[in-house]
Amino acid sequence: MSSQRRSSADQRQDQYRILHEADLRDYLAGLPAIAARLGGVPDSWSIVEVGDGNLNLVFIVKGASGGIAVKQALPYVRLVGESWPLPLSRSHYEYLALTRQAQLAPALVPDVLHHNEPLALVVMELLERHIIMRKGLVAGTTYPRFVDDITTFLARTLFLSSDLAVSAAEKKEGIAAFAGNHALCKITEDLIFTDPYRIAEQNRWTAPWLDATAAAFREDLDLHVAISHLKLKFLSAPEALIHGDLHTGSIMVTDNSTMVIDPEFAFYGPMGFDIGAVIANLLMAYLASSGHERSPGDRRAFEAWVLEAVEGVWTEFARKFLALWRGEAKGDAYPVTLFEGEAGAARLEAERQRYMERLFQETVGFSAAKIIRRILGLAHNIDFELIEDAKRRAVCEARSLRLARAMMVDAASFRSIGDVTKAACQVRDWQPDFA
Ligand code: SR1
Ligand code: MG
Repeated sequence: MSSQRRSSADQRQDQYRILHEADLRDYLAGLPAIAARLGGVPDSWSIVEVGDGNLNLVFIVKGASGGIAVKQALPYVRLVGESWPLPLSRSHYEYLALTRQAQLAPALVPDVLHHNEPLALVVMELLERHIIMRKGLVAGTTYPRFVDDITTFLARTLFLSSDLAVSAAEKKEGIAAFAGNHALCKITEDLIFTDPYRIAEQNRWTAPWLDATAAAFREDLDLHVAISHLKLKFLSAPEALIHGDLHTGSIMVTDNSTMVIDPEFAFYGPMGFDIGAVIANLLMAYLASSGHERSPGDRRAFEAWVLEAVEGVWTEFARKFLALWRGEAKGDAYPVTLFEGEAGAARLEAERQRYMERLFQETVGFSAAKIIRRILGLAHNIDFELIEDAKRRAVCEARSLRLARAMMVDAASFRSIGDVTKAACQVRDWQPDFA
């Protein structure tokens, strides 16, 4: 077959190679703007692979004048190995999402300095002072800017990419631009919405203490109905451009800055999935915290801050989202001509409140799904994994599963975010049978 007749995807595949240190040095030396940013001669640059995520290579490169972060997608899932292939195109979607998020929520995502689609490579500014938020939470650190920043990110990226803000044509172009990212969506569909509730080879949990709960979750039809509702929503509701993997490992923080990274799972999906992800990861930080105590009660101030943050994430998100809706509703949904006069304005405001109530219910459900997958599924998190004493870890996890089950099956009984934090507080003192 002539090269002209081969698909562009095949040709891109040919140009791909996994970059090792020497290769990467040569590649970067050939990019004048990047080389100038690093400074000095290429031989003097330090290059360290630091990726600790589940999918990709991440290099930190430092020179005499500055640093960069380089992310390269591997053609397989790093966590599992070559037996689980994964399209390199996720790097294109990550680049697209970073670019779009930078327009929608300026200063809350890292600057992209360079992108090479065939190499599945993105070069970004180095966030030198920031750390992965999850690591900070495990250490018991509080982040004063976090709630304000993450709710600005959520409200702006979700509202401004939705039908409330853009024309139907623009929205459909957006959906189309991300529609090819279905392999990453499929990971979520399997690992979050299906596997934890059935026997799946890659599931794991803290045995033997959680064996009975894992078995009960596999038999629990109320739970299966609830997770299936959420899965259908995830599959069929292109409400907005969502990050798609907004856990605390995808957020980098300092005392006075918050940056959202790693949007390779981005697509047009349900807004509650992103908001729920943030809340779920804070709830897990809260319920894992007692497992990291050095002396009884030494993390109480941190735990109080986390619960405040959970409440702040919803209330500030809702306030900012509604303010955008009242001030920047330029989309095709809710045409102004249908809501004229005082009576029209009042009905529209009532509609906004109903919309937020529906979104809150979905957020509670998605949040529960994100908790359960981290305890019974393939991909766990260090909030729990770093609790060395396995039985103590299982106690924290059992409490989280108890809370998550209630949030998923009985989402409607959580009328406000205060109901969620109250239930989290109560479950923190609950002792499972095996404790
Ligand atoms: C096989 S990938 C496992 C998980 O890592 C990513 O961060 C996503 O959360 C995904 O579900
Ligand atoms: Mg990631």
